[in-house]
Amino acid sequence: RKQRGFTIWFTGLSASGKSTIATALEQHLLHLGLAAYRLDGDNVRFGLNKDLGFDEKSRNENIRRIAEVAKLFADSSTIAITSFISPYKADRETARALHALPGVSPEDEALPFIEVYVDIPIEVAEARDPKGLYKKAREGKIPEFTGISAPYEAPEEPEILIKSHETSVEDAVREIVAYLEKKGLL
Ligand code: GGZ
Repeated sequence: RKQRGFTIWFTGLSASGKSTIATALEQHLLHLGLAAYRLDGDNVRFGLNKDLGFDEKSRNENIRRIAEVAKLFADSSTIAITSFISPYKADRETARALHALPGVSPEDEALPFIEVYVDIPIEVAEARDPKGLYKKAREGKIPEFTGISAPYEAPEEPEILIKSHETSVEDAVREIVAYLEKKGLL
């Protein structure tokens, strides 16, 4: 049977571990012989979205474009994995709604959209601070830093909730894979 495309949408604070889990998930899927592609800051914010910053409007546009690109990957039967803070609930809902829209031909189906909330207490993320960004944000050197001086609107009903300070990367991947199997997506 041909692989079905869908989008796995990670959301969470900076240093929550979402990119680590997304990368491990991508590796797992690739080892299964599936086509998976990860979109993250490194390959999107320095290219397609290099004109965008971190004010609210820029983040709205960042997420809008990423959602459109993820949908294209999913439409091509690839598993799109996105790893962005995506702090605004409305933006994530727009991304989801986009996947639910029928395509151009009548037989087009909605593309599954799986929201994965990588939840971590802000104190833990701030203590980790792998890039020193929280420290800079506290010092006022980075304006509008998520969790410090800009909002993070936590998902209320994500398909998958991972408390990353209590879960190993391997267990997080297992949990996501089990969900996908249960839904008949793998
Ligand atoms: C939040 C920022 C900011 C501000 C730079 N706020 O830990 P990182 O470094 O690697 O991940 C963060 C990344 C966030 O980019 P996203 O595209 O995921 O954000 S959003 O979905 O909100 O558009 C962080 C770095 O960029 N960074 N300035 N002010 N994170």
